[in-house]
Amino acid sequence: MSDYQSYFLMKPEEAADYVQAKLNFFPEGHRLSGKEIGDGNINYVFRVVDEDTGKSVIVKQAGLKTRIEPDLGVSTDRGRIEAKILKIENSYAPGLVPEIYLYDGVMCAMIMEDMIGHTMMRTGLLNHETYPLFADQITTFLANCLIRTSDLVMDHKEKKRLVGEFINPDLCGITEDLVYMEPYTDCFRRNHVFLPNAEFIQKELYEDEALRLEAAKLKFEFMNHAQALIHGDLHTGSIFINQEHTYVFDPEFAFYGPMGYDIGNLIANLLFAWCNGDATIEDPAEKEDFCTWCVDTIADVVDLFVQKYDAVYDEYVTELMAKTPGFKAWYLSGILADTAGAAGTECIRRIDGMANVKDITSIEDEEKRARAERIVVTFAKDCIMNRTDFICGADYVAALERAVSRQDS
Ligand code: SR1
Ligand code: MG
Repeated sequence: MSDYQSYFLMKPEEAADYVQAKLNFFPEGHRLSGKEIGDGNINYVFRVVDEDTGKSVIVKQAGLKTRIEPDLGVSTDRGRIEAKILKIENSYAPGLVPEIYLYDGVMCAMIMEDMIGHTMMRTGLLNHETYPLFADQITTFLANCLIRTSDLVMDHKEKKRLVGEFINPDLCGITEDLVYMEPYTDCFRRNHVFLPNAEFIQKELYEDEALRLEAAKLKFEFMNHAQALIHGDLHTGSIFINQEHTYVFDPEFAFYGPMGYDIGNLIANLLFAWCNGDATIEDPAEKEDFCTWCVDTIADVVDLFVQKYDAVYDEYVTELMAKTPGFKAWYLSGILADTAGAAGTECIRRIDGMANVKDITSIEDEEKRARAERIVVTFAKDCIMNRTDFICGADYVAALERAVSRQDS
């Protein structure tokens, strides 16, 4: 058995030995099994189960290369960032992130709580499950973790120290390329364009210079606005959920960036779920239920965030200048414009970029998939080009209605 003094990529059965060697969690002599359960683009995720008691933990290990694109090397330091932010988030939003039992910088692995009884949200949404408490729980997470790690609340020196601790150049570089550059330029020739929409993508994304200018502005906002400690990749594959509870995990893209990036990412990914339901559910009543839930949840995420922003601001903000009348509303308008911008850029990159989403790619009927993609891109452009007009949930609902009616006319 290894002494884990130098890095190697574990096999599932080795993950079980690793947990036994590193953590006092399972009794000595119990039969442990390990299984790879990850389906992400980057890391390896193993579930280790004690066959005698049924207890389990998760081991997440960083590979030296990403799984989606072996040419894309990324620093294994991302595990340190992830373990650290989960601890911080647990202090601001207790119970809404998994507990980290151990982080090992040599093996670039962490051992964490198994989110038993929860399903990856994208998988649940692909089965057209709905989650009545999600909007409330995720906005509690967002409002607390974002506002309370910003200069609005934190001691300014401590905040600057954290900015340094969370410098995350490789992972931010991935986002800068995959979200903010390639979808508009295909400069590295690694975009995935669905053939029936090739002309549409060429005209609407590659040749739209006004859009490209706004995307460029958003890219530099992402790179230079160290506003709050953000998750950095808050899509529905980064959430585990059930009818009662939500867990946010996988924050390896975390850094100090614009708050709206997290909120906008979530909105875009709820729209992908809507598209899947709209394109694939045959029963009209079932389709109506699921799609209405998706639209209502998009609207609720925005409106509940605004409500909780207000409450968290009033409770925690002590900075003298931030208490100047009018400042709270001005600051919020910046977050909301960034939110719309990020919803738009996430929508676009998941359609024509390298990392697509199953909600869209699993739509088998080619015409329906092409229509879904065009709805997403039309909605996205509206969000980006008119981002200062998106100030409440109803603005997103209206944008979706406009995008749908443009396809149907
Ligand atoms: C190379 S990584 C591709 C994408 O997967 C991650 O989850 C991020 O969203 C990233 O952009
Ligand atoms: Mg991830």
